[in-house]
Amino acid sequence: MTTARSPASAPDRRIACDLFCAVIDNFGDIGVCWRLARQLAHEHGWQVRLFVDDLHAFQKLCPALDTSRAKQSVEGVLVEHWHTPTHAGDTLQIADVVIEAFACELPPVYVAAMAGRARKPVWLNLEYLSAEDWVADFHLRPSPHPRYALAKHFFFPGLSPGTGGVLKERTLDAARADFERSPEARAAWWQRATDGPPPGADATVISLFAYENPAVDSLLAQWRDAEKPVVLLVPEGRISGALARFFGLPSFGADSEVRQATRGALRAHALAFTEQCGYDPLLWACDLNFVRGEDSFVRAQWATRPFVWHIYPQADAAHLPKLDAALAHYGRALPEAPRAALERFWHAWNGRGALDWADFAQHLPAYAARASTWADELAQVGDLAGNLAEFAKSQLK
Ligand code: TRH
Repeated sequence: MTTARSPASAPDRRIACDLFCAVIDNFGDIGVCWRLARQLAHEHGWQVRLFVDDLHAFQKLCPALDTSRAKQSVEGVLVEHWHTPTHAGDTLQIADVVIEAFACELPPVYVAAMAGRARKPVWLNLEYLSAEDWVADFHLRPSPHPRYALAKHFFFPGLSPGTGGVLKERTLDAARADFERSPEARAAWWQRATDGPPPGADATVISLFAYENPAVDSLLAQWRDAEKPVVLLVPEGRISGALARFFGLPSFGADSEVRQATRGALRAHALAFTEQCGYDPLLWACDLNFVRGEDSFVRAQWATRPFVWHIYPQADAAHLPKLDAALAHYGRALPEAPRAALERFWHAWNGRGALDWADFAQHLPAYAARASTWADELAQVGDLAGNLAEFAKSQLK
């Protein structure tokens, strides 16, 4: 018997791709690039070379990476330390597809070599995700180079048709379904993460991944005084100090002496920051996820659970229209009362208004139902890596 493979899933073996990533801060830049690089290599059969300027940030997501090596192969991706802005690889080889992530500047010598290549590469600038309406108008627009006969296309991730969509691995839904239907997998996850069994069904289980946030003290106090037990899972990071203060501890991280603390109805666990593929099961283990930035925001949507977004703050509050644009998409199918409560809560978590947990929590069943329909809607936009590969191939013809 032969196995038929549809053209859509046939790997494009000969496509070489260089992906350049400058880490601005935190983990989102490399988080998105690492996920995209693996998907292009594993799902599309591309030969991917990933240039990254900060191997230490990368290693947090990928512990197999050796930060002392200039060049190494990890999970089928060739990783090069982009050690100076002018560094353009051990050998100057121009790929078929060149992706500069988040407007990082390509080495000038590399751009000159792109222009000199007989067959011009497909040059893409992968932008940050925004749910705003204008994104669809700008997605895939070309921008001619001022000096060379080269055009760069802007590739815009987004949440609506006509945009580049967001990253989603082909195996993701099946992995989540396996986790959800296996009590053993769930129990093993809780044992590894918290040294204990899963909590009872009466508890609301919440993950908390966020930037420093003045609203967190009030939220912790409301969880402490809540009617139902709250079990909080906190990956070590920028919010951990607030937890330590709340519980009167010197620290609240994976290596702290105390990794579990209780006050009133609230029980919190300090978790280690896991490698990137370990983050999804944390989302699946929870009833509600607090996420931030870009990549965790996307993963929360594929987890099909209610979530609260701490958007990456920008100067002049430029992030607030982006927050509202995401709310408009996600909230549009909700009845008015839960929709308004969602907006109030997301706004308050992002510095506008006072947080009211009870007001939000009463609608959790409505948000859980919406989370599933929203994931279906989002899937219609198509996976970003697939959309990108399709566009690149159309240009390479
Ligand atoms: O870390 P972030 O805040 O990243 C960014 C950057 O700040 C970037 O400059 C900014 O422009 C962008 O946000 C919008 O949040 P994000 O995007 O969610 O990235 C976090 C990554 O960390 C994501 O890939 C998931 C991963 N992660 C783990 O691998 N293990 C963990 O334990 C946790 C909690 C997260």
